Amino acid sequence: MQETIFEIKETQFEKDVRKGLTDFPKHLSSKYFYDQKGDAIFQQIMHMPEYYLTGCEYQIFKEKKYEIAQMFAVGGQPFKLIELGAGDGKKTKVLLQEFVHQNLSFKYQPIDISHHVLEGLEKSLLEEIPQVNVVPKQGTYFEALKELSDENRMRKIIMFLGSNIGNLLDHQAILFLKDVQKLMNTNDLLFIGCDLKKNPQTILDAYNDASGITEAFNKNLLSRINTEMDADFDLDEFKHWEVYNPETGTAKSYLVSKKAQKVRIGLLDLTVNFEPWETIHTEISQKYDDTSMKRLAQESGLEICDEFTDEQRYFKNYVLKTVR
Ligand code: AVI
Repeated sequence: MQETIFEIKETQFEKDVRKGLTDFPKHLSSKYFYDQKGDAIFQQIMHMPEYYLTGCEYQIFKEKKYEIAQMFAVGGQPFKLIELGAGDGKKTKVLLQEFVHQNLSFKYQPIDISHHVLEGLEKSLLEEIPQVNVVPKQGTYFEALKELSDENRMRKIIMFLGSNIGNLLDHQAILFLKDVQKLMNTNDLLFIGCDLKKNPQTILDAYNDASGITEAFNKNLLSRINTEMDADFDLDEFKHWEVYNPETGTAKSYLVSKKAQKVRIGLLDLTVNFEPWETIHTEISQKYDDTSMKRLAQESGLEICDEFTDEQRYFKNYVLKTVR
């Protein structure tokens, strides 16, 4: 009699957890921070006094909205504003309001992995700026970008805000920018928000707040594994630890095991051993300067054609076009 073997397919999250916790040194990807609870904690982070990034980019939009709008609609051309990872759209609404005020012809296409986020954004736009033609698209950046390649008719402005690019490793950032570049025509623009190198203490404080919100954000990854993979991480036995290297501009988050411990992950049939003070690397938040940004652009077939910064010069929105 032939035996039937049922192969149980692991999700990408499960595969990544298995790989990350059996590698040395251990690591987990920050892309898994963002379940419903993670989204809510990130909202809190954006309101923390130490987390200056959101406020700085908001200030840039408030102060430079006229110039930004003129640049997007150069010569009064219609354009499509595509926002990757739109979130609650609070900053973008400042620009949308200005486009309406200047009577520009545009469509707004927010792209986000979460249906929930897109629905909320569409609803709030209908209430606050009903004149905006919103065409939301649900999916990962890469899925959505692939689909966008068919739509080459209207001038595209692709927006990637909040220094989200900084959560990618250098080679991933280049791959991502290359993918975007392939979709860009000569007149299209990429508008990208980047956190800049600054006093290392300011950066460290932004990821190491006294109220413990960032710690909860980091540990949410372990609580997700507990809930979704039947695991028994004791969150109190891990410490949130942040380092910032001013030479490379890289901020890194870790979870550090306070003692020797074993964690059982039922769904993966896996027991993970931790030595005392062993680390799990969870996030990178890269900080840039003009030289590092120029290099990233060059390596991806792009060039910087304009930039906007805030009063303190903490944050920059770079405008890139394709080199052809
Ligand atoms: C979403 N991303 C740009 C944030 C950052 O600054 O790296 C995520 C974050 N992690 C801790 N605090 C905020």
